Amino acid sequence: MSVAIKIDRLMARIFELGKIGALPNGGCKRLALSEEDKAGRALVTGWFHTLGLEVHTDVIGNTWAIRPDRHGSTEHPIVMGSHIDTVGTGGLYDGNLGVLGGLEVIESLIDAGVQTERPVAVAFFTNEEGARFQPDMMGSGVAQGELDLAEMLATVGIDGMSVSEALDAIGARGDEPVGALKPSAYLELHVEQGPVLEAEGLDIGVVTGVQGISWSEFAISGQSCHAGTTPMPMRHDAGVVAAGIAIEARAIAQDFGAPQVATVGRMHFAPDLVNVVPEEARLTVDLRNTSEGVLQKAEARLFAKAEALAAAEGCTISRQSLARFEPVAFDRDLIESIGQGAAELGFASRRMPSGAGHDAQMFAPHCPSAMIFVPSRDGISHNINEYTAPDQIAKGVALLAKVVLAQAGPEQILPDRQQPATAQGIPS
Ligand code: HGY
Ligand code: MN
Ligand code: MN
Repeated sequence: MSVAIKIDRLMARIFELGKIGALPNGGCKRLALSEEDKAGRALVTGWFHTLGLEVHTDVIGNTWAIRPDRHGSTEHPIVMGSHIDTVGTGGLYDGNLGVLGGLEVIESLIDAGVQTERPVAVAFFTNEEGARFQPDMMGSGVAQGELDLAEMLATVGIDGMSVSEALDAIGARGDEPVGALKPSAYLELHVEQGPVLEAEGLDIGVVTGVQGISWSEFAISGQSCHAGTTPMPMRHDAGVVAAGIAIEARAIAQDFGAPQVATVGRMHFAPDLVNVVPEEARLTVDLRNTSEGVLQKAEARLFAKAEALAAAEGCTISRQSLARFEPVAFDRDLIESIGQGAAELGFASRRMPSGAGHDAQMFAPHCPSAMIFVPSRDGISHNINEYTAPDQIAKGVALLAKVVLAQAGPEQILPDRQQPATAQGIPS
């Protein structure tokens, strides 16, 4: 049994949501708990209400909408989730596809008059990206007890506002408690955000798990002085230490080889003037690896080098952890079901780990969880040119629908939508 998804309806919603926070040259910027996020939440929640779903919001703004099962229960739904916040150079698909694809599956069930044995839900989680407030996967991490609510509410973002203040500024704080959403299974459709599926000409990524993530912010203090008059041996140049840490991060990725990756995404000097030796420097380092042991080795090497560079320059240095998640494996049976479903639908697929973090990794320790990837053109994401073609999206959503039905079945067609039964029973 499968339901016919309407790709045009889904693409229209993706483009509609993409207008909120639209950037001049394409893409969108909808940072977590911003005015743009407020507008995005209103649009998507409006679609939830229009379908008559039971909508809930919790104390950190996570929002989910449940379609009761054929017995009227909304307990322990099969949840299709992701996020609608974006990075500053966001595309239209990262996160949004998982939420709007889940909504499309539910609307297709309604269209077909299919009642399920278990309730089905669609959800978006607060601040998956971690761009404005660290860590990432904040909302889903709190919802699943992986992150402490009070600590997260007190977290101050890169613009100086706390999560709690930002929640109230856009009226996103709900009354459902932490842990109110208890899925019986969690599924997330997402763009791959890398080059593999496109390079191998595949339709579907059957995601086996998510690699470990380590985000650090280093603060280095030196001494400002005149760029022209101060002899080199006298300097305590915080900027040079920061630059050395960035070079070391790249060297670690090169020496360790794939899948080790390292990124310096933010770096600031003070007083940030052409003729003043930097007194202060701050930078972030994002390290990731599928192996927890190797990730720890990468951290140890980076942290030791940072201390040595600071000591050699006569600077002080401190490090704050902004995010630290161990690698997560997804549910074997769900992975099997996704691979099997892809084959039955005639989609070419492969198993692969996720390089990016996702809300699914917060659910994995608590309920059967897995992800479906669709290809990313040129393998890019967190870039305004992020793109996945509608026919590729349609395959991902059709597979999501098939796997959800397998989890939420056995299904029954409502009497008023009975189709002419074939000799063997209800037509597939
Ligand atoms: O950083 C990540 O992997 C995700 O986009 N939050
Ligand atoms: Mn994402
Ligand atoms: Mn992202």
